[in-house]
Order: sequence, then C-alpha cells, then structure tokens
Amino acid sequence: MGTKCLSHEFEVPDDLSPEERQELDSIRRRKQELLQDIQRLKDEIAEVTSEIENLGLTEERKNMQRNRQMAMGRKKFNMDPAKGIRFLIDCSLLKNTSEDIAQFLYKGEGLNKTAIGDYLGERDEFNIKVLHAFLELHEFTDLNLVQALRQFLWSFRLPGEAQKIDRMMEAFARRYCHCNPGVFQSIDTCYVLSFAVIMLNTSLHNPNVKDKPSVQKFTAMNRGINDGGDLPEDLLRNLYDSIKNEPFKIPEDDGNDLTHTFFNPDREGWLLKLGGRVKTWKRRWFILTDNCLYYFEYTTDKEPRGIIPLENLSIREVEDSKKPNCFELFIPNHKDQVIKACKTEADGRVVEGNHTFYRISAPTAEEKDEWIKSIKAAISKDPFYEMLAARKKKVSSLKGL
Ligand code: 4IP
Repeated sequence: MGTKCLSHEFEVPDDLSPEERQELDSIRRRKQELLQDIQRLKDEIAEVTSEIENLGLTEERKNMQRNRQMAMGRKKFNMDPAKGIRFLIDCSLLKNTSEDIAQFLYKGEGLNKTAIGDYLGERDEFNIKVLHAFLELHEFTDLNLVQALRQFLWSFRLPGEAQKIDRMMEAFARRYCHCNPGVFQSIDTCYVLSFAVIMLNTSLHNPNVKDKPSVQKFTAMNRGINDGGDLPEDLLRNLYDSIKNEPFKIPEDDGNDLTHTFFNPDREGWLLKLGGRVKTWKRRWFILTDNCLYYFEYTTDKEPRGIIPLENLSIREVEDSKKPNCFELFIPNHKDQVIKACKTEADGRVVEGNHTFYRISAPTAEEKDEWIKSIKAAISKDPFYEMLAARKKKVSSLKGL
C-alpha cells in the first residue's frame, strides 16, 4: 500500500481490495474536509487581523481628533472662559460637574492664569461651586498662612474686580480654616489677615514704596483682628519674616498690567489744567482709568507727569474768567487741605502735589459734561475697600461678646 498523505496526491495501486478502496475514499474525504477547515480558519484569521488593524486606526484617529479639540478648547477658554468650558463639555472632553471643571482648572495645562481667575471669580452659582471644588483640591493642612497663600495665588491670577477678589479670598479663608481648625477665631479673621499679608508683600518688595513697615508696625496694624482679640505675636512675626525673606510669586502678567489699563481707559483726551502754586494753564493729555486721573505732556509719553487718585474727591462745574467749560476736583468740606496726588518736577523728581483743588478746562461744553460724568462714576466709592473695611470692623468689634 502506498503512503497516505494529505497534501499531495499519491498513486493509487490497481490491486486494492474493496475495504482498502473504502478506507482510501474516507481518507480523501477527510483530507477535503481538513483543507476546507484550514481555509475557513485562514479566512477568519485574515478577517480578525483586518478588524484589529482597523480598530487601531480608528482609535488613533479618535485620539488625534480629541487632542485637536482639547487644544481648541484651551484656546477658546483663554479667550472666553465660559465659551471654552461649554465647548469642552459639548465635545465630551469635560463632564459638566463642578468637580471635573475644577480639576481641569487646577491642572491648568495650557490655560492662561488670568482666564482661570476670571472664571473662578464669576458670580454665577455654578462658578461659585467650581471655585469651592477648586479650593478642595488645595491642601493647606499644617501650612502657615503665607505658605497657603503662596500656593493659592500661584494657581491663577487674581482678577481686578473687587467682588471677584472678595469671593475668592473668602473661599480661600474658608478652606484654610477648614484645613487648620483652631488657628483663627473666624473665617473673617483669616480673610483680613490674608489681605494684610498681601499688602505687606507689596510694601516690602515694591521699590516704589519707600517706607517699609517694621515687624512691630505689622503686628500693631493687626491688633484686635482675632474677633476682638490679638493673634499670637509669634504667628504674626513668622508671617512677616516669611514674606520679607521671599516675596509672593505671582503668575506672569499676561496683558492685564498697567499698559493694558492705559489701552482701555474710561476716558482720555486733551484738557487744560491750572497749576497748583503758580497759576498757569497747561495743556495735558488726560487718562481716566483705575479710579485715577493721569496726565501726560504728550500722548506718546510712557510716564505720566501727574497722578491724581480720585478716592475721597468730589467734582463740580465752575466758572472761570479766563477759560470756558471748567470743572474742579476738590475734597468736600476741607477747602484748604492739599489733595493727595503726585507729580513730576521739571528736574524729573516725583513729589507730592500742591493742589487744594484741580481746576480743569475742557475744549467744549459736551466734553466737559462727558468728563464730569465719567469722573463721577469713577469716584463713587471703591466697593472693594468698603468690603474690606466692613470686615475689619466686624472682626474688631467682637471683643467682649
Ligand atoms: C507749573 O507752572 C505747571 O502748571 C505744573 O503743571 C504745575 O504742576 C505747577 O504747580 C505749576 O507751577 P509752570 O510750568 O508755569 O511753572 P505740569 O506739571 O502739568 O507742568 P501740577 O502739580 O499741576 O502738575 P505747582 O503746584 O508745582 O506750582
């Protein structure tokens, strides 16, 4: 009998018995079946391989698309935080929960810190929830107030608006007190001291501030803020030393600085100003912004010749025998008091101003009205100082309760 082989045909001898022929037929059938099975398996393998390959491709494509949308969402966020967040939610890249959004802002990858600050400071109920979830991500346990503030103030850029700052600092104080129970009598105490520390940082490290407060002055300034009682001197001294040795690191300014302020003034234009001691009229370029009136010799000057903070001032229309369309800035009820302001002398020195009033003449009656309206809006009390003052009053008046 010849060899039985599945893959090659073999010669069949002529003298096979009927049994042998039967067996041979059965072998041929099995061979056929096996070949079919092999082919089916091959087809299946090919199908699965191609499916796997396709799967890899779509995953890759999906990832690429997700990355592109993420980058686009971040860009949108930096231009308009609310729009950016909405876009990322619509693309299913963010869940519409305060926790998820807070996590995204806390990581801050590719996000502009000014935009983060703006979003967190919004008054909307949902934004406030995000703000609180954002603070939950900050761990302040066993950190002193300066260390906690360093961490917090590095995670975004504080917005300029008083109400926003108030909400964010309140949330900070709440979280700090939660992580460090017993350090302060109340959240308000922590809030007020946080501001004292931020202001101390400016006084100690801003080269324009000449009068640097001593540790004694700092301690004295914070007397009575612990719900009427004093905070331990050691605590205040430690905070003072920490700030003195290392100023706060504030995120890079991304266009929200003074230059930017001058680019977006409330009002600007040429006006005539009467001198303080020597009563000469000078044409100056005035810019009203940031609750201050700045005047320049030329529109292109970088440094103002004078700065008049508008806090505590009033404005009125006046008649002048020499110039038309006049108005005056003055301190109500203190006719002879010199207005707090600074000016540049002819030799370049910056000195205090000498004016008991600033008399200004506008080119037309309309411009005079516009200036008066804008200045009036600017001198309506700064809401932030009012808020801080109210809290200070609250924490200092609790003595004896
Ligand atoms: C000057 O008069 C200018 O009017 C100054 O204005 C003014 O300073 C001076 O006030 C006044 O004496 P002369 O140039 O004729 O000397 P500017 O600084 O815009 O040039 P103010 O305070 O208004 O800036 P006194 O108070 O320094 O005399």
